[in-house]
Amino acid sequence: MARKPTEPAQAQEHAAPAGASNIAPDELLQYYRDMLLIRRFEEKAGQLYGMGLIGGFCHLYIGQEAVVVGLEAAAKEGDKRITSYRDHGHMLACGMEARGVMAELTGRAGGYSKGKGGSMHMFSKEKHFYGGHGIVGAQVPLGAGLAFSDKYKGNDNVTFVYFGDGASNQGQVYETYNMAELWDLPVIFVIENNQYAMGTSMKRSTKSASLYGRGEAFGIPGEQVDGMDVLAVKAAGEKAVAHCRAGKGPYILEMMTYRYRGHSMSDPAKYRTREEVQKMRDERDAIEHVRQLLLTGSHASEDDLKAIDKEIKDIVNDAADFARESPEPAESELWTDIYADEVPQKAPADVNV
Ligand SMILES: Cc1ncc(C[n+]2csc(CCOP(=O)(O)OP(=O)(O)O)c2C)c(N)n1
Ligand SMILES: [Mg+2]
Repeated sequence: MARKPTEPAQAQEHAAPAGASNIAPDELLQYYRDMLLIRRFEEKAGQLYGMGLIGGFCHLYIGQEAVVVGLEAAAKEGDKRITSYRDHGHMLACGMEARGVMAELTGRAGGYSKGKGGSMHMFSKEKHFYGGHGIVGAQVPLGAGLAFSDKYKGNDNVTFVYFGDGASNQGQVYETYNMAELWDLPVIFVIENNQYAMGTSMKRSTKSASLYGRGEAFGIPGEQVDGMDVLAVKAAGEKAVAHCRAGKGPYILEMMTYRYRGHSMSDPAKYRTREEVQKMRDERDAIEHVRQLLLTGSHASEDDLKAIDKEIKDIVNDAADFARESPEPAESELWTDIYADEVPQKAPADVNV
C-alpha cells in the first residue's frame, strides 16, 4: 500500500496484520522474543554508554525491531545480510551471541572483533553477517557484490542489504541498482525509512512520493511495507525472497518505520517533538502490537509474557556482565588482523622518509 513519505507510519493505526489469523502461536511468540531481545539489549547498551563503558559512536535500533525480525523470518540458512552502523539488531536477529556483541561494544577481547572494532565494525562469517558500515551507503554496492558471489557460484542464496532513507539519496545506491538489475542479482534492497537522516526529516530531503518507486527507473520492482508490523514485514520478505530465488533479479522493500531514540547517543533530538515520538510509542509500537495479538488470541497469558520478559532480561544482563568482565585487548593485538603480517619497526635504510 503506497504511503507518502511525508505521512509516516504513525499516521495509520495498526491494520489487521497480514496472515495474523493463521499464524502459529509459537511463531508469534518467537517474534515477540526476538524483538524484545533487541529492545532490551539496546536499552542496556544505552545504559552502559551513559556509564562511560562504551566509547565512540553508538546508534540504537529501538523502534525498528520488526523490520529485521520479520525479514529474518523470511530468510534461510546461507542467506547473507549487510547493514549500516545501526547494526546491533541485525546481529542479534541473525543469531549472533548477545555476549559477543555487547563485549565488542565495550571494546573487550571477548567481542566479535576482539574489541578492536566497536559498535559499527562487527562481522560473523558463520552467520553470514557482513557488517556494520560507518560510511553511509557504502554497504549497498558491497551487498550487491555478495549477491554476485552467490549468483556466480550458482546457489539460491539471497542477500539482504539494509540502508536508510538518508542513504537512499546517494548516487552509489543507483549505480548499484543498475548493475544489480542488469545482472539479475539475488539482492533485496531494504530501505529502513525511519523518517530521519540524523536531524534531517524526509520532508526536508526529498519530494519523491516513495523511495522504493525510484527502482522503477532501473526495472526493479518493489513495495512500501508497514515496518512496525512484523507479520506484514515477514509476508513482504517472503515475496521478495521468492522473486530473488527464482532468478528474477533484485527487489526493493521500503520499510516504513521509526527510531525512538536519537540518531546516536550524542543526539540532542531538537528536530522533532517529544509528542511525535510518544505518539509512535503509544500507537504503533511493534512489540506491543504482537503482545496484544498474543493476549487477545489467548496464545499467551500475562504470566507467560512476564516469564519471557525475565528470560530476555537474564540474557541481556548476562551479556553485560560478560562484557564488563572480559579483559581489554592485549597490546599485541595492535599488530594482528592488519594487512601486513610483518610490521617494519623502522624504515629500511634505502627508503627516504
Ligand atoms: C558518506 C557519509 N556521509 C555522511 C556521514 C554522516 N552520517 C552518518 S549517519 C547519517 C545519516 C544517515 O541516515 P539514514 O540513511 O536515514 O540512516 P539512519 O541513521 O536513519 O538509520 C549521516 C549523514 C557518513 N557517516 N558517511
Ligand atoms: Mg533514516
